[in-house]
Amino acid sequence: MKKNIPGYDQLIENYHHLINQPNLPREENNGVYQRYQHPIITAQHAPIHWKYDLNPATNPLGLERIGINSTFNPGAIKFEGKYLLAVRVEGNDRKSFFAIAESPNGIDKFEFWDQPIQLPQTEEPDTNVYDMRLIQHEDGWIYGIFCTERKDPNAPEGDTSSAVANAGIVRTKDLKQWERLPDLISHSGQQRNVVLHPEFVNGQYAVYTRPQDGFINVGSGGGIGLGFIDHMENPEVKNEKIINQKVYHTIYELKNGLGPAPIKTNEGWLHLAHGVRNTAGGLRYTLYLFMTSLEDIGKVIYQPSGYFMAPNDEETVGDVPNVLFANGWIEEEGKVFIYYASSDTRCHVATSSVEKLVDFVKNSPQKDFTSAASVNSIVQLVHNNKGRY
Ligand code: M1P
Repeated sequence: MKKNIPGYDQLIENYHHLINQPNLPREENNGVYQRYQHPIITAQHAPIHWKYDLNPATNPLGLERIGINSTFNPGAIKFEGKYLLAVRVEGNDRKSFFAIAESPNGIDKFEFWDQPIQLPQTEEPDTNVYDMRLIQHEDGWIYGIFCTERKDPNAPEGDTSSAVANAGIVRTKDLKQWERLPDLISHSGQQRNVVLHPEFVNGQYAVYTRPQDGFINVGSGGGIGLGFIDHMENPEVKNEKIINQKVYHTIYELKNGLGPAPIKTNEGWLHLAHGVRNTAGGLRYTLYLFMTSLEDIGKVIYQPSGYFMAPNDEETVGDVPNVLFANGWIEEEGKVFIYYASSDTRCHVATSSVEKLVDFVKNSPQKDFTSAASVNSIVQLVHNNKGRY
């Protein structure tokens, strides 16, 4: 009989208990979306064989060799009947990488594939990679657009934290074999939160960008940009312009970045994004929705002033507190699975429908940036509700 390392049976039992735990809807519900009781993927979901040397001859004490710190910010796609997430997995060594987790129903039973993705490198290796958006493009490829980070070559001596962020690009047909393309070529500082539009626009690829002056410093840039690329093999962004700006004293005052690729609806392209504001307690990331025109994808036609989702009590806690971040959602016959992460630590799902989300973006008070306008919206609603309460 094969000999196991000490503690192996308990490890396996705990793992299977976690993977098979049902995930039921929470009681609270605002009508717009439904949260669920448990996070869908946590660091504990990492397979045991990623962490332990299972050979008792070389690991007689049964010690964990490789620690997994967190699992967050997943890209998402429905592929061959399965709900697949390209999860940002971060090890105890602070390095992030991508691994595919699969579920039969999109809500629970998420399990990682046998091993993480071995991302092909360019001539200039990535120091760190994160936040992959998975996009099924009409050209037939599935693209993975992610952030690649490297040390800033212009950082003064002794500065060991300045970095340069850009968009790395891979593509695949099966999420197993990945082809690396050149990194994005853009002419406006650093890029994070780059997303490929799923359809051609006048024969070109369209990309949403988030230019910044520096790695942390947003500077005068920031906001969601739109630009165009002729060939993905030479991904140079042309005609980049900001289509959705940061605005003083709003939920996207400090940073404004797109989440996943937009969902096409009869009324327009539905977008999920994150807005960041500063507070005495640090940055606060919330998710918000907006819609762009089907005829002109650079034209915002609806944008509620309020957030769509903000961190709840448990979600505010983690490695980077008070953060909700989403870069993946799946639309299926009108149902929408929203995959989001809390506080850079764990992944969750919320469900809604295209019908509800379109209603939300169209009929919530639209952006208007004063307290008086916010009060007017309430007073108008009270007036309309007279005789109903
Ligand atoms: O820590 C919060 C988020 O910070 C960055 O996102 P952004 O550039 O939009 O501020 C990313 O590191 C992201 O992964 C992280 O969740």
